[in-house]
Amino acid sequence: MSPGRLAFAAAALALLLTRPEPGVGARRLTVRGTVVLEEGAGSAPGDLRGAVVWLVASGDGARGRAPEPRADTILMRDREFEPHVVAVPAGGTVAFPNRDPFSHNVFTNADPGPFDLGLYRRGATRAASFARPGVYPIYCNIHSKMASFVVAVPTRWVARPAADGSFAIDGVPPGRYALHAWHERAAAEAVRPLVVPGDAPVRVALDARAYVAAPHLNKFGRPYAVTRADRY
Ligand SMILES: [Cu+2]
Repeated sequence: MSPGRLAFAAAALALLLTRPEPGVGARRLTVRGTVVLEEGAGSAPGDLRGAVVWLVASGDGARGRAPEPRADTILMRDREFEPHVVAVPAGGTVAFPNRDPFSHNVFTNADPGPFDLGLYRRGATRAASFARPGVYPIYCNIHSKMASFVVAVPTRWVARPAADGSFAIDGVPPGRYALHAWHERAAAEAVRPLVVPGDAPVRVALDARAYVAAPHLNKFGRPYAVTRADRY
């Protein structure tokens, strides 16, 4: 193993619990770890920036303050949603500005909270709120290839990994947690117990071996018609 690979492996496996942040209040720690996406044979190693990791308190004192509602944005530009994945504490809002010179129709049929923002033009912005935790696949009813995900989490401790899967969740009080990880290609969310501070490396594996890309349905639950607007 080359020194570079060795350094990477060491960094990837490290669980570093830093000293508490200076200042008033209870002790706060940073939980570091790595998300690994197990893919089928022959698949190139995935870019983990599309994953989401979060902590849910499970021990005594789990009744913390509710996370602050937060507003985020997913742009529509060149018939794509940017970014592809957004994580918000449940109760947060996401705005969908249209930057294309034609109309889009943002919708989701996700169980936790379906919505349909209707058709709107360039320059217009409509927003949706994500009151209940869950994964909301977001689509456009005009352009079948537009897809993004809003992951609404019941916690303030949420992070997005770097491309190599490494992540850091800041501001975590000592205690017992469930560490959750999600990726759109994984068959199921990964969940593992975690004690903070702890001394074991945090490594979360997501199983994407059974993933098959499949077309989604339009807002009426029917296949998309092939139209001029949908040719890319
Ligand atoms: Cu569209």
